[in-house]
Amino acid sequence: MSFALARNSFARKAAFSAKPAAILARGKATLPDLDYDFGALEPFISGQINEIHYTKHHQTYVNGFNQASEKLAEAQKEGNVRATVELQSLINFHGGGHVNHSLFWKNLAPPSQGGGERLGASSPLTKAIEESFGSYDKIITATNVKLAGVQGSGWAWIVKNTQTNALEVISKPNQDMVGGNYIPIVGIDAWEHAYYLQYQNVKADYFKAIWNVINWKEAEKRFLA
Ligand code: MN3
Repeated sequence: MSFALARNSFARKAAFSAKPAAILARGKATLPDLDYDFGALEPFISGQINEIHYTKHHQTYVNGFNQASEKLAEAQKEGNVRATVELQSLINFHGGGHVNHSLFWKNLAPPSQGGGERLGASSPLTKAIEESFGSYDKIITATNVKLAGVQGSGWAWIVKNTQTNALEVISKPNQDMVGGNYIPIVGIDAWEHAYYLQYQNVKADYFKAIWNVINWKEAEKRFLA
């Protein structure tokens, strides 16, 4: 009896501590390289917004994730369940912010590098958009409706439903990541920091403008992956 209990608690402890080791083994999160200059998305997104968004906001998610990951490893070593649970939500927030923004930068391109350029009729993504929504204009409108409906901070996403292979448009609060049966195809940041310096309270203009710099080729890579 006591042997079974001891073995059981050992097994639990081993499973519990395996997680932070895996996180640390992957090393620290870092900001991804950008494929364009901060000012290259003008006039649709100002260089000032991109610079602050990347060097301040995204950097904060990276730092927050790394710090919380280190603390989590300590808390689990100490067997501190309360600290572990609290740190997990910090990791979800900052880690989600890092993942979402890394996708967001890839998702954008200056018009000179294909930004805003819709793919041809034979492209698999174009076909999926037409099957699921009818046209590019309609999926853009549907996404803008979702963006307008984000209360507080969050994102709207064009996603692929892996059960049906159809495209859908969803929104997620805060920095929650797309998951489950959904693969993110295009993500649009609806946090105020993504537009306020340029668009102030008229966020609908930001939602319209950003499609001029959406990288549909990159979106198609994710759709086919
Ligand atoms: Mn953001």
